[in-house]
Amino acid sequence: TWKGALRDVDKDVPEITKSFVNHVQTSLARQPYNLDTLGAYQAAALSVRDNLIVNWNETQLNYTRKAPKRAYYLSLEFLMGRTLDNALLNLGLKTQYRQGVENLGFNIEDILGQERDAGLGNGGLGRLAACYLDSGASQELPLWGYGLRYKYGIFQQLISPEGNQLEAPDPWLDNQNPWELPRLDVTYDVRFYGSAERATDGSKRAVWYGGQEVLAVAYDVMVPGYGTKSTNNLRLWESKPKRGFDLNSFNAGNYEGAIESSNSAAAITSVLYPNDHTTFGKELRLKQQYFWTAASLADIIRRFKNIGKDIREFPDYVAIQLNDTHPTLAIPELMRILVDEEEVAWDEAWDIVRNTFFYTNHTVLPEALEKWPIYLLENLLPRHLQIIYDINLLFLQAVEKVYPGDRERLARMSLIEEGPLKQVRMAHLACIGSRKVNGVAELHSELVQTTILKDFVEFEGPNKFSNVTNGITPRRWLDQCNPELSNLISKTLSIDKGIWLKDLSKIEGLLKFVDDKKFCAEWAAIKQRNKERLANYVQQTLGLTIRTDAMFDVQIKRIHEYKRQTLNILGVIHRYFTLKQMKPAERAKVNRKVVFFAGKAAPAYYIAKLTIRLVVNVARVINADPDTKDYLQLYFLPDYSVSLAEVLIPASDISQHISTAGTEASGTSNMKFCLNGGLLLGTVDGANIEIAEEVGESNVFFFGHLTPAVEDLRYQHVYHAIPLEQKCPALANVIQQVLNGVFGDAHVYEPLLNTIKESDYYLLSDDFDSYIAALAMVDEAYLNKEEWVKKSISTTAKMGKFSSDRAILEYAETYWNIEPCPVKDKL
Ligand code: DL6
Repeated sequence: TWKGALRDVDKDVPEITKSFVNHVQTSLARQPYNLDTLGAYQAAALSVRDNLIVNWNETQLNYTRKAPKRAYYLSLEFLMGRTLDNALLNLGLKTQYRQGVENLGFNIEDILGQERDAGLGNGGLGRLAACYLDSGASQELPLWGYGLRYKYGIFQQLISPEGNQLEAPDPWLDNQNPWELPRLDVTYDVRFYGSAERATDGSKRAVWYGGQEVLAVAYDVMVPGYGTKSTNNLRLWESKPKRGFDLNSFNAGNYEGAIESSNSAAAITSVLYPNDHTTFGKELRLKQQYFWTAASLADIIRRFKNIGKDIREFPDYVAIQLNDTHPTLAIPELMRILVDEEEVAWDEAWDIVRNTFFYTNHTVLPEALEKWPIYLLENLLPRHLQIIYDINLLFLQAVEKVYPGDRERLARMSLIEEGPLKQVRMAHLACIGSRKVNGVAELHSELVQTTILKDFVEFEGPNKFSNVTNGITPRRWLDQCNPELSNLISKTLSIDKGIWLKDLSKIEGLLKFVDDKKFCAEWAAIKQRNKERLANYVQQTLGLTIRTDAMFDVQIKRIHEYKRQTLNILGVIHRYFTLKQMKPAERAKVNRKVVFFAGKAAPAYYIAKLTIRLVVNVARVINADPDTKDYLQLYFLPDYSVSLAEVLIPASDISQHISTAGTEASGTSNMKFCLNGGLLLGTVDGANIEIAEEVGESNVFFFGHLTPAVEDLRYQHVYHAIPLEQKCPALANVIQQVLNGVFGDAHVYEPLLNTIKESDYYLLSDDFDSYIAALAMVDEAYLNKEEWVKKSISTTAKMGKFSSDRAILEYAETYWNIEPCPVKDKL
C-alpha cells in the first residue's frame, strides 16, 4: 500500500522549487523576487499540474490499450471546490510543497487561500458528483465525468444591512483556471430547432435537418486518485458559435445581427441555474441539457468506435449513470443515433439503450420532478419528441397487455402528462430507459419505490430498483479540512493514513481508546483549535468576535422550507426568551451556545430569503443584548461554499439536519459533521437513519414525527385545523414576539410566518415541542464534557460506511459492471 509519508522529501524539494521558479519566469512571465501571493498560487498550481498531466496521460493511455468497460457519470453539476490542496494530498506532495514554497518565502496556507472555488453546483447533488469522481480515481476505476463549463458558477451571496440576500455573478474563470486543459481539437456540432421528417419505408427512422448548429468544445479537468497514479477525467463542454459571426450581415452594416447568433450560442454555457429542487421550464435550461448530453454521447460513441466493436456490443463497454433526470435526453438521443444514423432496428436499439443507462433519483419532492412542456420540445428538438412519442406508445401497449382496461394506470404511467399544459415526465422516461434505478439512502429508495415510481415497480418487478446510500470522500472531508484530527487518528491507531483514508472502516479501531484520558484530551483540544480557526475566519471576514468557550451549533445547507431553517431560528428565539426570563444566577448554569447558519436561497425563492432576513435580524438583537450575549450568540455567515464548509464542519459540536420526515433524500453534510466528531441533531429522515444505525441511537439526538405520520398530519391541518395557540403555545408565543416587532419590521416576516400559521405544510407546529425537548437533551449531554467527548469519538469511529469509496464500488460492481484498471507504475 502507498504511504505518502515514505516519499523522499529531501529529494523532491529542490525539484519543486526549480519547477516553481521556472513557471514564474516562463508561464507567468514574472520575476520571483516581486511575486505576490496570487502569482505564487498560480506558479504552484502550474507546477503541481505538471505532475497531474503525466499521470493523466499514463492513465488514459492505459485505458486505450486495455479497452476495459468504462463508466460515465453525467451530471449537470460538479461542485468541486478548491483543487490545489486536494491534488497535493493525492499526489503525496504536501510536505514537499510546504517546504518548497517556504524556502522561497511563502506560506502554503496563504497560497491555498488564493484559489477560487469551482462552484459548478447548487448543493448536495453537485458535491456528491465531486466526491464520486475522487473515489472513482482513488479506486482506479475507468470512470469519467461529463458536465458543463459554466462561465459563471453559483452566484456569490451578499447580505445587505437589512438582511436581504443579494446575488452577484461568480466570475470564477477570470484569473485563469490552471486545472483545465482546453481541447480545442475535441469538438462536436450540436443541432437545435429545424425539422424532422419520418422515413416513408415503414421503418421508425427519420431525418433531422435545418435549425441552428452550435459547437461543443471540450475542456478536461484532471481528477487525481489518492495514492495512485490513476488520474481520471472530468470533461466539461463549452458552447461556441459554429462560425465566428455572420459575415454577410457584418458586411451589410448590421453589426448587431452579425453577433446575435454568436451570442446565443455562447449563452448556453454561460451560467449555472441557481435553483435547487425546483424546475422552471426555461428554454435555455433545456438547451443546456441537450447540448451537454448530445456532446457527451457523441464523444462516448467516438471512443467506443475506436476499439472496433460492433455497436450492438455498446452496453458491454459503456455504462452511463444519469445523475437525476437532468441528462435524461440522452435516452432519446442514443435512440436517434442508433436508429437514424447507425440504422439499428428500433427494438434492438431500445435494448441497447436499456442496458446502457442507470438512473439515480435524488428527490421525491413533487416540485423538483422535471417535466418539459411539449411545445418547447417540439420547437427545440422535434426529432426527440417523435422518439419520445414512439417510446411511449410501445411502452403503454406493453402496460396495457399486463393491465387490460386499466386506463387510470396508463394515464399515471404515461411519459406524457395531459392537461392544459402537456408535458413530458422526465423521471418516467429515465426509469423506463434505464437498466437500474436507485435512490440515495435506504428510506429514500423505499419512498421512490412506494410513491413516485410505484406503478413502475409493479410493472417491471422489484429487481430493477434498489438503493445506494450516498458517501463522502474522507480525503477532503477529514484529512484536508481537519489535518490535526487526521494525524491524531493515524498516531492513535498506528496506521498510516495512506491506509485508513482508503479503507475508512479501519477507524473503528478508535473505539478502543474512548476511555484513554490522554487521547480524549487531545481529541477535545483539536475541536477547540478548530473553533478558534473558525472564530479567526469570522473575525477576518466579518470583523465579528465570537466566543469559543461555547458549544458550536451549525446548520449549513441550501435554504429551503423542507430543510426547516425556520424551525431552527424559531428555536433560537425561544431560547433567547427563556434566557431573558432567567435570573442571572440561573442563567450562569446554562450551556453557552453559538449558533451558525449558512446557505444560499434560490434568487426567486421569496420565503427562503425571508428566513435569511429573519436570522440576520434576530442575530442583531441577540448579539447586542447584555443579558444574554454571553450565553447565546447567533451568526449568519454569507456566501456558503465548499471552502467555507471545510472551516465550519471541523468546528461543530452539534449540527442540525431537521427536514420534515421523508423530504431529505439523504443529506451528505450530516456524514461530514459526524466524521469530524460533531454529533447530530435531526429528524428520522434520509441518511440520518443509517448514521444512527451505525453510531448507535444514544449518540444522536432524534426528534419529530416519522414519515408514515406526515400525510395524516397534513390532512388534519387542512380538515381539522387546531389554532396554533392551542396546538403549540410555545411556538405561538415565539411567532407573536416576532410579530410584536422585537426583531424589526414585523410585517416583513408575515408571509413567512403565515406559512406556519396557515397550511404548515412542513409540520413545524407538529415538531416544535419535541425539537425544543431534543435541544434540551443536547444541552444536558454537553454539560458532561467527558461523556460528550466519548460520544464524539464513538461517532467518528463508526463512520466507515459513509466513505464515497464504498458507494462508488457499489455502483461499479452491482450496476456498471466495471473493474479497476490500474496503471502499472506506482506513484
Ligand atoms: O444525493 C445528493 C443529494 C441528497 O443528499 C439530498 O438529500 C437531496 O436533496 C439532493 N437532491 C437534489 C435534487 N435536485 N435535483 N434535481 O439536489 O441530492
